Amino acid sequence: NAEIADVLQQLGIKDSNPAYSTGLSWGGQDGRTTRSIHSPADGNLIASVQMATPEDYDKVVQAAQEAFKVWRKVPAPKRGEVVRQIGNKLREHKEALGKLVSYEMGKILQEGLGEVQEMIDICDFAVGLSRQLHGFTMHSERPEHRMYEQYHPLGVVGIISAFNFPVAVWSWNTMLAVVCGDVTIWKPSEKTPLTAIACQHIIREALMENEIPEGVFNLIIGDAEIGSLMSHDKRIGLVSATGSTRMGKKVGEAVGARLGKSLLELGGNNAIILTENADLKMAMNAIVFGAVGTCGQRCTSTRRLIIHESRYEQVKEHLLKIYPNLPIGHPLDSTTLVGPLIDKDAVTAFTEALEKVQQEGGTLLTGGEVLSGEGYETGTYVKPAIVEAENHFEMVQEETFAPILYLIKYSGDVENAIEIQNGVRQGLSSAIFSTNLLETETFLGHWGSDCGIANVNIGTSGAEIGGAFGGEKETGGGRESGSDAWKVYMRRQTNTINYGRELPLAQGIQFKV
Ligand code: UN1
Repeated sequence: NAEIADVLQQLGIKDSNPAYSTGLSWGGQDGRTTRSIHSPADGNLIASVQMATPEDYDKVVQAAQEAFKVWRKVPAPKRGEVVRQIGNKLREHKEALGKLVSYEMGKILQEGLGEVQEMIDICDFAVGLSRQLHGFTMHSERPEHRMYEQYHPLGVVGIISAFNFPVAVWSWNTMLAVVCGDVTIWKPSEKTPLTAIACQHIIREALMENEIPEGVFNLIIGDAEIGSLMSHDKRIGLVSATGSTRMGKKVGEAVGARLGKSLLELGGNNAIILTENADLKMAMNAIVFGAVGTCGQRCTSTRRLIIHESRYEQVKEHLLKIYPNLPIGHPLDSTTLVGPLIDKDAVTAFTEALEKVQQEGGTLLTGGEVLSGEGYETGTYVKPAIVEAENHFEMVQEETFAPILYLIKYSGDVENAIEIQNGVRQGLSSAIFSTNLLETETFLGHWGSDCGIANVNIGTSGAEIGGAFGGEKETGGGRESGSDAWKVYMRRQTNTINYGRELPLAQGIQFKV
């Protein structure tokens, strides 16, 4: 395919790509195992990558530590200037990188481009932030004393990212971390290493042009073993991990055992509540995009629809008209709305979840088939499913990373719907559709949604970068991206300064030698 060949050439992807990069140098050519990366869209081999060894990992950490010594001394706005240039390079490469995201991961082109746009936006955000890493000043209880706090760079930040947002989530972490004066080591998902390599090429240009020390932005291509080394490694001040709750628990435990810092952004089980007062026309688009967009593979995907009984049949009927006509196909085809799942394991998880939920008493209303025939030869294309279910079903309590939408009926007032919505282990994103202020404010009140994200009259997915992103309970509690999420990438210091000639002690203590 000439289009893809051109994209690969533009982004510097070769047939066989090295295992790691310490910013300027690439390494790991010989004797390593390789992994072939096939597109979930058409099964074609895109390229292969070398997998890093523990020795490679060690080299990368050492390069990062060396670079930190220099980088932390660069004034924050100068660090921001480098990020500004990276943002501009991403603008130049948006089309190519968006296409590669789409082809390697399987999300539709518009979403691939949207993901690169998130990267550009977080660069802009980080540039502004580089002049705003503010701490407070406080009044001292002692005369001629001053107190203030400041934020200092933390050190080496490890970033473990997932296949579903192969580049955006990394950029939220990295761009903030580097303006904060940290250096980063990125372990992308082993399912989507090529977009990571493409990003590293883009960054490398900016590093060379600015004579930035090698090792400020590092990349390591590896499997769970490398993730585990990172989690246990005392040299990594903060590990930011995005992925399943199962993975996050392992990372959190390992980092916790050494009293390191972790930022966890794990599974969601996101619901939209449709009350009696919902504007259905508006809601439909949000529901369908939330449930089938990215083929149900966003951590913010809509998994449960909690509908007031008075609107239930109407909503169901509406959805059953839309679902059979969803354009499912190659993600680079501009008419497609639903691309493939990432791989066959994901297809198995999808079909097994549907079987299990039916055994529990759920009713499959539409979809659930694995598509075959022309254009669907990979076996990774599925028909998004809708299932009538109850919230307590085991499968409804789980996050299945696939397009399954559970319809759940509620009666009475909005508090009943909120109770259902909160009645899961995860707490990432939530939404209500209602034009009634009493209902929407109840949803947002402190006895309302227990999620990190709570939206009114928009869906659960598609959060903007300006807000803090993350969730509660088994979602892990971390916050990334906008607002004051930057603080986790820095260490905080309280300073008290005596500018008098006496030494009064705090708390009124009298002590003289
Ligand atoms: C994710 O799925 O890990 O809010 C991130 C959204 C996107 C980010 C999702 N901006 O849907």
